[in-house]
Amino acid sequence: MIGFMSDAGMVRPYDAPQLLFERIAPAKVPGGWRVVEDFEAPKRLNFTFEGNAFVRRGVPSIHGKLPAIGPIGGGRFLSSAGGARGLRGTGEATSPLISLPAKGGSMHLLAGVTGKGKNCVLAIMDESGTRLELPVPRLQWGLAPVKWEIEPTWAGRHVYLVISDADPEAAIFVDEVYLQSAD
Ligand SMILES: [Ca+2]
Repeated sequence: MIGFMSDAGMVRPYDAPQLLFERIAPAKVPGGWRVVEDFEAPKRLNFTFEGNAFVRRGVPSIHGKLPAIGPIGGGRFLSSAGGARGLRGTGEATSPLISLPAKGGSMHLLAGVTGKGKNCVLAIMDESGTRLELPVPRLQWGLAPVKWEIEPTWAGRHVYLVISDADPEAAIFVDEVYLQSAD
């Protein structure tokens, strides 16, 4: 089971978070979509890491002394508050090269930024270092779907997904990175 916060109140207005529980189940991947990374494997991720924000593997919804984070897909996700420093940690996680569909399509993922700072960034980066920043929902300890329509200039290219936290008062979360081909 995992838990995440709800503002629900029953008998009287409730001003503290309550826990909702859901059974952990594998995320449902739509037919024809390719899973790039779901962060479920308990072993070290095949990412490049810098700094102290990320532990080297996916973390569960409840970790450290932080509030429960969710909803996520399955039981683990990538958190820049996953290290011992929590929100104060900073660093960067870079995926292995990802082959984008030759005919275009879209990338789907769950992402969220929590906290006061503005220096948490999710970006696509090509092999020459050119970055395209993706908008990330600002949610308190939450994630929401993000969709990137792959423009023709990016179709068929090899790119990195870069998850960057340069902010000691914020954190970025990512999970369930999928690719949908246009063909
Ligand atoms: Ca996951």
